[in-house]
Amino acid sequence: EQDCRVANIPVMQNLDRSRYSGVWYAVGKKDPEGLFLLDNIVANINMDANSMTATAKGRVIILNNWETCADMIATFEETDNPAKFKMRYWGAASYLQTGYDDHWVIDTDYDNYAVHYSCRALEDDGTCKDSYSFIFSRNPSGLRPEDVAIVTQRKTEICLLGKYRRVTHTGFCDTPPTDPN
Ligand code: DAO
Repeated sequence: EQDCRVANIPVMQNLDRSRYSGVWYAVGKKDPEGLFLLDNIVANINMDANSMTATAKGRVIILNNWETCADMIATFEETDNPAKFKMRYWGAASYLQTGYDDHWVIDTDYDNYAVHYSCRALEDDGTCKDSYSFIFSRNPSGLRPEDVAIVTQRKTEICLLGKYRRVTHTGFCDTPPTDPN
């Protein structure tokens, strides 16, 4: 039987942070409880010797019916595992979500795909009660067929196969809001 305890989830070995850096388009997402980012999700990760930050944007709906693009900022903290980070995040605007989440790199080939995982709350048996996960691609139109096979395997290993939805990129968040003046 499969071991779905969070502590036993396999993560990326020998993560090269600088190669993991750069622009990633979310093409798949497993949502947490009370989801926030809907689609058009683009992360720009900046991990090098002197910086551990990210910016991200995505379409959100705030207060039930106001649709906007969230501009998010994040900083990463190291843990004892080089592929497991803690991520503090907040919005450029005060009405956006803030938080302190795990940011685990499950697998990446750096040039095409990355599988991200975050568990926000554990069950008593050590499995995850509330997780979210991004499937990232360097290409907004999706993954190559050869990467889909690997990513499907990783989804299985993190016990989330079948729980993802496709994240579309329509250009909704590509242009900054126009100044009303
Ligand atoms: O969409 O419900 C959700 C969970 C994601 C919230 C945190 C996103 C903000 C920062 C992302 C940085 C890059 C991964």
